[in-house]
Amino acid sequence: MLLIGVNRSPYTRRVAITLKAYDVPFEQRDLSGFANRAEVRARNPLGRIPALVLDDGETLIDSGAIIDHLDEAHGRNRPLTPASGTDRRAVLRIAALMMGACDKGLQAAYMRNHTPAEKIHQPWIDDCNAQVTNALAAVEALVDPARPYLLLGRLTQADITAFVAERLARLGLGIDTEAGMPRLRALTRKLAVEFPFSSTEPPT
Ligand SMILES: N[C@@H](CCC(=O)N[C@@H](CS)C(=O)NCC(=O)O)C(=O)O
Repeated sequence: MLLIGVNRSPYTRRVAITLKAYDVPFEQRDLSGFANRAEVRARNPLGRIPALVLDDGETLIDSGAIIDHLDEAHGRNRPLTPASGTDRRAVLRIAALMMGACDKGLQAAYMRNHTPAEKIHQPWIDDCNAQVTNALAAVEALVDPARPYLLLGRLTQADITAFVAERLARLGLGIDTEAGMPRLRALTRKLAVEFPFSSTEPPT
């Protein structure tokens, strides 16, 4: 199995963490959608990371679709996203908030990094960052410091997506999560030392 993408991408990291959590062996090619345009577009016509090349050559794209496959193939009776019911909806709600926060965070970053200086529209960046902050605050309200994980008393895709979104907000967007979301930050600090997270930390 070959994972295409760099782990500084929250979407790629989410897949890498999931593969490690399921103990699935894989190789990784550290390609970026911008620095390695041609190679990424050869794997995914949309030109985005991550892509996951399965052992039979089939290539999956989009972190949500990739994770759906990993849950089906490797989740057995305890998938990181529960198969049905209220538990599934609760995990998917947090995953949607956190992946949406990453989408908004990247929109702000793309405006800053891929737009001529005179065309940068700061109100748009501010609005994106406010949406990221609101989404993180909603998850902050769900963190119970007495529990090791967000939901179900075990690691789920809610924790994984909260981890990658909080990291993007703190390191990529300069949002002060220590001050603004201290319980969420404590959770991500604890997750960071668990193997699926520590073994996928990108170089700084
Ligand atoms: N919804 C997609 C988003 C993937 C995405 O936006 N990846 C970024 C890197 S963080 C990318 O490849 N951007 C390049 C581009 O959009 O051209 C997913 O969940 O995989």
